[in-house]
Amino acid sequence: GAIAKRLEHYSQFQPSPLTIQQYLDFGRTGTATTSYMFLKNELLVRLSNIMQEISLLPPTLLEMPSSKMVAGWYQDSFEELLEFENKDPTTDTVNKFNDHLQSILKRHSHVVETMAEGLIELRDRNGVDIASEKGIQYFLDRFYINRISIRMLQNQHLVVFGNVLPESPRHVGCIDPGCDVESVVYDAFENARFLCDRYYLVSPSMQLEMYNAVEKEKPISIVAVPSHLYHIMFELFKNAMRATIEHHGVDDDLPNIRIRVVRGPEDLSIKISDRGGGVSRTILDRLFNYMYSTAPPPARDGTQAPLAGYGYGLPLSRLYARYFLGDLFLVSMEGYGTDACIYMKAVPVEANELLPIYSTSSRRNLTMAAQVPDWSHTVPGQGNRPISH
Ligand code: W6P
Repeated sequence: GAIAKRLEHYSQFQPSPLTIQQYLDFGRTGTATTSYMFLKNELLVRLSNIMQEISLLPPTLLEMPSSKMVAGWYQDSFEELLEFENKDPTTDTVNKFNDHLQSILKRHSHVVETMAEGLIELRDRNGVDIASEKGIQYFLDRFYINRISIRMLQNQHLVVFGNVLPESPRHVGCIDPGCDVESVVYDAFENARFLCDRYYLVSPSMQLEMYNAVEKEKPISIVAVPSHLYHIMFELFKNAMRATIEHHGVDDDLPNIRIRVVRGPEDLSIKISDRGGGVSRTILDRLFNYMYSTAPPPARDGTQAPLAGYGYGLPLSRLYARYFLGDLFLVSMEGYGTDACIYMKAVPVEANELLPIYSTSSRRNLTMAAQVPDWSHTVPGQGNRPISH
C-alpha cells in the first residue's frame, strides 16, 4: 500500500553517519527546528534501511511470533514518523514529534530480548543450522548497530531539545566532552566486583595502569558516550572475574585483573588481562556468536543468575565499540588467561558512526545460499568426495 511505497522510497537513501564532533557541535549550536528537520528524515531512512533487511530474513525465523512482534514495532514506528513527513516545524509539531520519539524509544526497549526469544524458538525447532547461522550473525550485527544508532539520534534530540535531563551539566546529550576514562573504568570494575562478591563471596582486585602518550602526566580524557564505554568495560570485567574465580577456586589467592589504558595520538587503547585459564579458539569463536550465546533468560525462582556468560553481552559490547569506529578483540591462551583489547577513536572528528546500508551487497549476503567449501578442513569421512559445483 501507501506505506510500502514510502518504505521503498526511503530505503533508497543511504543513512548519513555523523561524527561524535558533529553530534557535539549540533548539541551546542543547533536548534530544535533544524534538529527536527534533520531527524524526521534521517530516522525514516535508518528505519527503512533495516526494515528491508528484516524482510529478507529466512521465513522460518520471520514466522516466529517474537520476530513478528519486532517487525510490527518497526512498522508502527515508521508509520508514526511518516505523519511528520510534510509538517513544518511549528512549536506544536516539534512537541508532538518529541512525544512520539519518547513512545518509540519505549516501544523498542525490549527488542534485544524479544529477538533472542525468536532465535530460541527457531533453534528449538531446527537446532543450530550452520547455513542460516552465518546469515543470522550478519543480520543481527547490522540490526543491533542500526538500533544503537537510532536510539542515539533520538536520545540526543530529546536531551538537548526535549525535556529529558542530561547526566551532568558537562554532558551534551549523552556525550561527555571531557569523559574521564579512569573513572568510567573504575566504576565498571567496582560494580562488576559488587556482583562478583555477592555471587562467589570473593573477587579479584585490579591493577590499573594509565599512560597518556599525548599529554604526559595528564589524566586521560576523551569525547565519548560514557554509557557505551561503561557497558563494554562492565561486561568484560564480569567475564574476567568469573574466569579468574572458576579457574582458581574461591579459596586461593586470586591473581589481579590487569588493566592498561593508553591514550595515543589517534587511538585510545584498553587492555584487560585475566589469568582465568583462557579458552580454546573453538570456544572463543562462539563467544561472539548469537546462535551459540542464545540461552533462556535466568530463572526468576530465586536461584542466582551466573555472573557472566549466556547472553549477548560480548557481541553487543563489540558493536558499541565499533559504532564510532572502535573495535573489540579477545586474544586467549588456553591454559593461562585472556586479554580483551578495546580500541576507541580518540579524535572526535574521526569517531564516525558505522551504519549498515541496505544495498545489492547486503541483499546478496542475506539471501545467499550456503557456500560450497573452498578449503578442505572439514572432516573427510568416506574417502574422496566429488566436488559439488
Ligand atoms: C575468559 C573469557 C572471557 C571473555 C571476555 C573477557 C574476558 C574473558 N576471560 O576466560
